[in-house]
Amino acid sequence: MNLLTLDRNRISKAGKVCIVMGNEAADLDSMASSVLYALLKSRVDPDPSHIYLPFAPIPKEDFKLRTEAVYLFKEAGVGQDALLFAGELELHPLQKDGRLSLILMDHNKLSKDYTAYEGFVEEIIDHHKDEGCYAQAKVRKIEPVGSTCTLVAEEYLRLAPQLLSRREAMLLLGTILLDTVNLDPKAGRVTPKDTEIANTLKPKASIDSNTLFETLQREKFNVSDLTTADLLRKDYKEYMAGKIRYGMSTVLISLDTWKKKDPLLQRELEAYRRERKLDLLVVMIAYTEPKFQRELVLSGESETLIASLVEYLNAKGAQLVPIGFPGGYTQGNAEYSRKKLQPLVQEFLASSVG
Ligand SMILES: [Mn+2]
Repeated sequence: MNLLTLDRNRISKAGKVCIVMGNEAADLDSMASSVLYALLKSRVDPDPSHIYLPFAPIPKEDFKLRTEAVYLFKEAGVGQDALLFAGELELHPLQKDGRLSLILMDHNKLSKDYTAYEGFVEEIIDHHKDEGCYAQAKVRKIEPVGSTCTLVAEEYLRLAPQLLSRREAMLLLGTILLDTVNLDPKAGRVTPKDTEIANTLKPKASIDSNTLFETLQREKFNVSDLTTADLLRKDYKEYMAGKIRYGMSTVLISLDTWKKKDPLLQRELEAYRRERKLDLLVVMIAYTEPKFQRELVLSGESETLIASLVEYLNAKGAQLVPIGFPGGYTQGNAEYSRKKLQPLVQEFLASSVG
């Protein structure tokens, strides 16, 4: 797979530049479907002046946070430079000289940063609910299957089955397996089309599909290559309660493991909080070895605020017990996920502002 390296010279000479755009979440499905659909289109388009560029609308440094994508792309021989990231290519000049075309992958409505280009959407390949946008799009392949890669594979097998390499088949198959929880009907994600397409891909990928699924599942949670700041921003949201700005991160390794991995953890937490000008950073820790357990780390300027927040959460049944780390607690009530904890934190902070 070598067609897709970004060649600015080719872009400036191209008659039409088709941006094959994945969604804002830039998950594996979004990125893999963009890369492979761009590849397929570039192979079947009879006009050599048309170029197809897969695009992930996230900063390039965030790619490494999608550890399952990092793993599978590497296995498939797709370099990071096969994808364009946010800020790497200006769309406006292409629009101005009439050479821009957009293909939406794994979403069917442009995210707010790109709404200026809604008149240029020519194709949509997606598995989310159809929001009925862009009537001008010539291709609208929007079906409620488990993975956009199922739809891309279907097109690939229809238009150019002989061109689908082993590694490309593996990239499609791995993504479909991860999205459908290994085609397991009990998970409620798989459709007959996903199963049919995956079964066609299996011999072409020539890899044991159970092993591939298990490896991907493991790589998704393999954070060994990530720094503390990476771990914090991997699953991070910011909120306001009156004038109080706070952030919540979910991290999937135990505090104990994390401390060993980063001896400067406390300092790094503070640096992350200061950098984002947060009054409070709430880190929710969840891990399963040996059994499911939650921990909470609170980092903030005001110790009084933290102490009264802990008191408040305990009154609501969180069962927080201090552990040997500043602001660290075991959380006895494992049912308090971010979905449940965040509204309580919000309520407390909003009332404490007055
Ligand atoms: Mn998807």
